[in-house]
Amino acid sequence: MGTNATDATAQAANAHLTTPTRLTGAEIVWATLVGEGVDTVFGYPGGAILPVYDALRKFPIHHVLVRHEQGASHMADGYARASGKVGVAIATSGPGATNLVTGIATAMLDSIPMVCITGNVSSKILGTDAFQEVDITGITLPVTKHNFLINRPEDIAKAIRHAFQIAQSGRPGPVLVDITKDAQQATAVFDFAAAKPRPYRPHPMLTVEESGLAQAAELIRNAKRPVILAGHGVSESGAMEQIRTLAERAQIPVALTLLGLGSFPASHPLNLGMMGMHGEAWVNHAIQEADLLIACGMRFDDRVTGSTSTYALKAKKIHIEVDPAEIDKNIKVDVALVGDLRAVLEELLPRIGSRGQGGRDGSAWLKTIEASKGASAVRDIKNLPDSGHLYAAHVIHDIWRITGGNAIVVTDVGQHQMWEAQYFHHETPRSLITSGGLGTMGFALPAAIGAKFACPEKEVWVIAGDGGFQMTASELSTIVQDKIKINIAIINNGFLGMVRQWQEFFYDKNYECTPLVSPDFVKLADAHGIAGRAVHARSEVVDAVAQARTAPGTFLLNFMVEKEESVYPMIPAGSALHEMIRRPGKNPLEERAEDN
Ligand SMILES: Cc1cc2nc3c(=O)[nH]c(=O)nc-3n(C[C@H](O)[C@H](O)[C@H](O)COP(=O)(O)OP(=O)(O)OC[C@H]3O[C@@H](n4cnc5c(N)ncnc54)[C@H](O)[C@@H]3O)c2cc1C
Ligand SMILES: Cc1ncc(C[n+]2csc(CCOP(=O)(O)OP(=O)(O)O)c2C)c(N)n1
Ligand SMILES: [Mg+2]
Repeated sequence: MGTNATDATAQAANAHLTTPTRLTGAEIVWATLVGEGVDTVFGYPGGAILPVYDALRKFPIHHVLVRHEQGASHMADGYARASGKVGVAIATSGPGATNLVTGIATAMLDSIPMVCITGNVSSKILGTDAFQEVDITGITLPVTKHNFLINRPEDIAKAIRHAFQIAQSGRPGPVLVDITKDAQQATAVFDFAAAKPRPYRPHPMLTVEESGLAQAAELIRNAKRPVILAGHGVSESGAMEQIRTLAERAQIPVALTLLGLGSFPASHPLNLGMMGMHGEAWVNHAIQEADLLIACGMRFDDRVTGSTSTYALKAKKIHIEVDPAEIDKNIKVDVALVGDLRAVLEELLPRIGSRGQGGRDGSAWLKTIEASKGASAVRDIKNLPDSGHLYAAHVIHDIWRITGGNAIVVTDVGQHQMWEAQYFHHETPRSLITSGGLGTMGFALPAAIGAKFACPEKEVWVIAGDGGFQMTASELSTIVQDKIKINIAIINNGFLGMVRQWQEFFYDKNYECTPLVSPDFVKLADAHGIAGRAVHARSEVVDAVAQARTAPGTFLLNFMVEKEESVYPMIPAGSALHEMIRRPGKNPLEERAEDN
């Protein structure tokens, strides 16, 4: 919080919103954020943003002091993913601003609404290679939805309000507002209402034509082997109910992307599971055999399609998508319905009858898929005998069972991320927070801090690898300073595991630069004032997870798992979706982390 903020300052800040007042540019920054409903920001001060920090005490906003600006952008991102609101990160010029970039790119690739505010040198010396001057609008141009360079106090409120609108509308994304130091120091009349941007005008292509809806309904009615591909756009548009209605009414199974997990309940009988590179074998086979794919808020990422020249060749394709640029980008489709997913589905659903009312009978196709799953489909591994080995899959599955699935899980990037996707069954949207598109190691710990600020009442778990955790472990201090409670599970395999797996499969087991020395993570936590415990055996997992959950503060568990375990199935990059590498020596349909 503006540490000295009181009720009186909150009242004063609110008064600014209704009565135009002369303020400094720095005050306008905070006043506008208050007006946009912001109560928490993540940042790190420095010379070029110091006027803004100086003014913070007058505003009812909680500022979380991070340990590295990358942490600020991941926290803002985690906050946005958990809450659906815009996350805000703040940094100074030069290195402060460049440190934000990885987090901005992470948000860009996954369409996350975020506003970053940076200070820059005074406008008179812009372009002179002044101390800590970088062209951050130039640097972030390709990884922001939009950015602004502001050098007059009277433009600040407009730019920030516009940034919020851009970040949230259409396809969400990050926006950066760079403000020169002299603009922060000078004054202008702050008129919040007058700074309101023109109403958002959707792209002209965002009109769903009657003919497209009729064509889509016709394809759905006549399909024998349809599959819904549900992506991140489902939760971004809040279309969970509509997807469920479509699936149930037309008896169509639902496959999910990594970022779609949770937007259709894992326990629903029509839920097939995750598609793609590490998706379930039966899901990928169903997609390859399908005669109709209904892609809903997903962008046919290469991790999802494998080789595009062999992707779902037997299927007609319907693509419902808010961004016209995604249509026919990776996969050519037969019907494109460009618009907000929920709105489009609401128009489409009345045209889809249920079985017996002109609708389709999906039972034969569902039976075929069910048969292809085999007995191992459930990935319920709790009854497998304990061989003395500790597998990541067991750890993650136990965290799922013990939390009843009612936690927000924030993963890092690597093998543990894929095991989480396979063994933690997500029932609700926004319960899995993970970097999909950029695949940013170091994401989990800061993003989890952001998620906890967004949902303080929720249980939050970090699941991170020993490699990625070390990239942003300095944020342990942020946890302590802000007194928050999360649970941290490090899946410690002594390797940059996902890269080791690629070396095992494709580089003759040449484990070049992937064995990894780590600190004693429990001691590291202790040095920060955080309790922890190392776990070596499967028999300890349940007790350790319970201990972490009931501990009053943040608790770190260091799970010493099998070192050379691999994620199966796996589609080698560029191969066809059905050309999966399967767990060796086992029934090809058994994808369990079975003890040896
Ligand atoms: C190590 C690793 C392995 C991976 N393996 C897999 C894997 O096996 N399987 C897998 O699925 N992924 C995998 N991924 C993730 C993958 O790289 C992509 O991030 C993911 O597939 C993208 O999912 P998406 O298309 O649903 O989401 P996004 O990339 O976020 O795309 C969402 C789409 O929805 C649209 N949209 C947004 N809002 C709306 C709205 N309101 N209405 C309509 N449309 C909207 C957007 O414009 C966008 O096109 C992996 C990632 C890593 C790091
Ligand atoms: C910032 C960054 N650098 C490099 C990579 C490439 N990469 C992907 S997974 C991975 C290994 C991750 O190791 P670890 O964090 O221990 O997780 P594990 O795979 O062992 O579960 C690497 C290096 C990346 N995704 N992000
Ligand atoms: Mg590792």
